[in-house]
Amino acid sequence: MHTDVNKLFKSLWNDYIEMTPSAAKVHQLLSKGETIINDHIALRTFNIEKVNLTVLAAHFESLGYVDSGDYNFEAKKLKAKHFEHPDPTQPKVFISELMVEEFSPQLQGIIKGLVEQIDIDATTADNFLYSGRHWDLDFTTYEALLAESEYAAWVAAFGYRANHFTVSINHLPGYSTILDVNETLKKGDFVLNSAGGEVKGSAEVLLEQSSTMADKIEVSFKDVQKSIPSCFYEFALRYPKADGELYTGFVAASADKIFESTNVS
Ligand code: OOG
Ligand code: NI
Repeated sequence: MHTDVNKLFKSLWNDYIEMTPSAAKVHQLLSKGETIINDHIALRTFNIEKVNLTVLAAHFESLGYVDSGDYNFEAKKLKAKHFEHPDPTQPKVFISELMVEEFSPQLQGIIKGLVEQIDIDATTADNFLYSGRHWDLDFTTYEALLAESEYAAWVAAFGYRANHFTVSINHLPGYSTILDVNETLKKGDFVLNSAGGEVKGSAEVLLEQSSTMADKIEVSFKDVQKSIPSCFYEFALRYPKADGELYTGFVAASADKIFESTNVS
């Protein structure tokens, strides 16, 4: 486990921009050289004990992160939690897990076979959260997973790493609305996720979010190389609660659509 939260996020970021070539460009376009504050990052896993949400969360809890909210995505068969650090300038962390037992025996068998290949010690190692795939995977198996769960296929192909980083629009110089951010992105030829509309959420639910569609990168499968959706970039604007403090939670109806940023478009 890491002992330094900044080092952990630096390592997660370095891996993320390798998976997401557009992210460095988006970062450059929006920041104009200024520092960008991340609202949150997100990680994905399977609910199998060896690698479940709790195992990933332990890496953040050892750095002072606290369990701060539960979410359920019935149709996608996912559960999630978010974690906050006592220092509010540190990114929040959104971790989801796939309810593997709710899928077909075939999918369950494939996922168990992948997880069995992980060395148990790797799951507590410093680098686990940016260690990628720990198993062999052929393209037909990827496609079989994709037919049942886009999420299962994504985790199988990419393993353990940040699925996305999220720019905090509240801390972004020169922008006061999410529409301005979206306009800048579209003018820069970045493709936004339009599932449920380009802006997810509203001032009423205290959170507005948008995201790019995931980049496509070449992934080496056991048998072939294929170009498939990797990771995306998200943008979040938070509104104050009645007590004047910014809302720090997530909105399940919006998150449900953000997950679709890794769909094949
Ligand atoms: C997480 C989707 C949810 C948010 O900000 O609501 C999310 C994922 O795609 O893994 O990140
Ligand atoms: Ni997110």
